[in-house]
Amino acid sequence: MKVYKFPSESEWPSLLARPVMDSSALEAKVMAVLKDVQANGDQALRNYTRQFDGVDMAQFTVGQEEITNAATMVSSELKNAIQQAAANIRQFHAAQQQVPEFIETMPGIRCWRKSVGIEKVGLYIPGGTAPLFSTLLMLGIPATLAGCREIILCSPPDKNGQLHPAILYAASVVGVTRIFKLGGVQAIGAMAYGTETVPKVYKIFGPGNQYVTCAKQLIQQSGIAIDMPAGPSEVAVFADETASPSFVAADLLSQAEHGSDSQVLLVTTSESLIPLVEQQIEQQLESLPRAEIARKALVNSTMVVVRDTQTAMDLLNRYAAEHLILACRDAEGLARMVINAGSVFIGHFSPESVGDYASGTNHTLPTNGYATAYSGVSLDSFVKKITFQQLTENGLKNISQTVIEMATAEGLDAHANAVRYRITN
Ligand code: HSO
Ligand code: ZN
Repeated sequence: MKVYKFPSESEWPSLLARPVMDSSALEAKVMAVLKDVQANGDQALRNYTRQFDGVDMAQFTVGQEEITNAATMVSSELKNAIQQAAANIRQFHAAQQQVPEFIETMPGIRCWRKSVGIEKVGLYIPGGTAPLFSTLLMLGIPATLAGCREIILCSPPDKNGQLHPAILYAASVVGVTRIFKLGGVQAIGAMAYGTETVPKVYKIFGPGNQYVTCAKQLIQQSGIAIDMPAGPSEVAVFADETASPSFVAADLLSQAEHGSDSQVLLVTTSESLIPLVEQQIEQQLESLPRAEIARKALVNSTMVVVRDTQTAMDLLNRYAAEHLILACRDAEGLARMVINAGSVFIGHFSPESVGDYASGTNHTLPTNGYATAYSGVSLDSFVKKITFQQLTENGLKNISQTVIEMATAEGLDAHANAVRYRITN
């Protein structure tokens, strides 16, 4: 990790800069796959699955028998853990449900707003080195709570044409309606345009590699919504002299092991903590199966020593981390100073991995500095909010002059007439 000591504010932008991902080179390739899926449906899906996943799929749909079988392959310990996590995630997200509030803005004028689940949503769960069934809980649970009628899951098959049993088990726990063994750009295309077997959805959620991310950005241009712009996962830790070097190192490594492009940032007011954390990182890396990935991520990562807590918080608000861990004295007080972050972990006993799996909060969060303006996935991500209004005859009379005056001033007489005709007859 690179170490910066007491950098001046003018150096912040360069030391906080994320690697720039230029997807323009991918765009033409990804677009070609999307167009092919749109034009040729299932046949294109079969071709790309053979080409990219190395497996011939006669059938993409996962049947009930496969789901039941998968459940027998998951240990009861893991099942219990998934159930516990699901219960917490459900409880946290259920509290986000809103009952419509009826507001009488003037006598006889009633307005309200109702959340309605997006009818059809698509969840994408990548395959690859780690089967992220936890992400399925994070997306599927709010989708069912929101009342989405059709919840499609796409995840790439392995070389034997199978999905990881824990993914299938998690899908049955959350209540996904249909599952397809389909990955990559072709899966995003299938959900965006619909094919003979895969239904078209209105919004697509979930992480993926740079091809999948690029595909999500492209299908947005044809009117399909996506959860949020995605970049590599990241964590920032603020630690003072009360922090434990082993806890801090473990937190940094837990994010670094996600991918070689992961970003970790340590900001500290304690210069002497740096060598201790470095030593802990080395020690812990020795026993990590994904050490190689983590090491690569650490090469692009940064440690910064600052003069005081205020400077640390200014720097961290500028960075706008996906995850922010406050491992310091008065962590609660500092949490109140956070303006930009996806999710905040307060105090020495709140590691990010608890939020990643099981405390109840959502782990699909804004990366790449998007936390300055975006929120993580929540129940809101799965609903539209429709406004309603109902006026009585008297209500219309009460507001008529206001509307007529404004419409006339805008030169829109037909607008004024829609009120006039009703109150004069
Ligand atoms: N830290 C990831 C989520 C995750 N961690 C899934 C473990 N599994 C999101 O940034
Ligand atoms: Zn994680």
